[in-house]
Amino acid sequence: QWRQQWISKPVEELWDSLQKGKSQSLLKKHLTEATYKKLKDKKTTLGGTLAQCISSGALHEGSKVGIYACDPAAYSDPDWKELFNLIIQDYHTGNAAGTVKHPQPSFGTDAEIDSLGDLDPTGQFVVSTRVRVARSHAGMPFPPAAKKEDFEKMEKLGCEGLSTLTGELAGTYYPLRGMDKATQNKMIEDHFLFRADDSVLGDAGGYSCWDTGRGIFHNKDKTFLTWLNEEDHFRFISMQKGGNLGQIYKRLVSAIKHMETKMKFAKMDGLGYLTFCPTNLGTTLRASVHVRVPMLSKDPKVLKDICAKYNLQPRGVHGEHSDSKGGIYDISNRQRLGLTEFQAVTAMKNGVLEIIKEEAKLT
Ligand code: ADP
Ligand code: CIR
Repeated sequence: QWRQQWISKPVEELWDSLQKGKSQSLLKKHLTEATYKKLKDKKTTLGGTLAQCISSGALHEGSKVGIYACDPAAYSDPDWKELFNLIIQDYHTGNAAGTVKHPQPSFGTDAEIDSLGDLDPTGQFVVSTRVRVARSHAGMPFPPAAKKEDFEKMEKLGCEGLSTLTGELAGTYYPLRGMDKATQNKMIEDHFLFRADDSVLGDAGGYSCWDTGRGIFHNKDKTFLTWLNEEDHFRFISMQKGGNLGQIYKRLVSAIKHMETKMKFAKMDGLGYLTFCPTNLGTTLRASVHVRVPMLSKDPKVLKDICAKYNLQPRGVHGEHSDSKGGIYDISNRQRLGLTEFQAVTAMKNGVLEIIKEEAKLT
């Protein structure tokens, strides 16, 4: 049934669940009855609905944010943006009345990018490094509001753009449909491919018409990859073994700059690049290492404290909501909005250098 277009539960039912449940999400906090009544029967200029935006948050009491944008217009249409802005400010600044404005994109000069260097030249701590950004097609709906034809159109546009990449970035597109399970599982195990088993994303309509338009593009060495129509229209990814952040980030920046000449991405003054989940707005950038810290991980509180101090987010080795294995953690920048791309990567670099220093002291 996943191949069908996803249809949310009726908005009244979702609203009732949200009221009756114990959710502590930003959605519950900011969706007042007045706003609910104003939006419940309206559509955005791209055709999205309130039910699509709140479905996941209403069905998952544990959601912290609880809202997804049905389409890019939800961030800009007059009646909708008020609700989204409260949640965006609250999430990104800790204050719903906050006024953080996202700067213009800035990836750093060539010299700055080179100066990022290698986080762990000895290779003792950093297993691998990955930097990703998300992009959305301007004017196209996000998964809950997209139709089969939209996914097909986005896949075609994406593949046309990706096929013009040259040199190290040149690669091949592999549609998910028709890819055998063993190949999929191997690519997931090796951290290259997305999985489709997140019920939070599923209940947001993220798997609508699955696996239409979904797939992965990658170069020969799998150091540059692009996910098509997973959570976002695009996830551009640069990754490799070891800690050479400068090289990895440089590769990603050249891919982004090339793709920007081929298509128009959804972007707004003050919010940066627009994404399905408001937590990714702004730079949309997550720079991470898989770092081996057996000593620090004996007392998870120490690691947690360093992460808090440097504004880093620890995840397990198989991504968000997975567990750490063998003392290896996924450590990344937490902040995506209100800073430049170069600042976001640098924040990860500084925090990870500190983690390595502390681990080395204990080793
Ligand atoms: P994102 O939000 O960046 O897409 P997820 O937490 O969903 O991240 O992880 C996606 C995949 O990327 C997972 O398989 C995860 O293990 C992998 N991954 C993340 N960071 C690294 C890294 N530094 N090295 C290798 N794989 C990584
Ligand atoms: C929540 O509200 O907690 C979930 N919808 C997830 C928020 C984090 N975003 C994400 O994984 N893309």
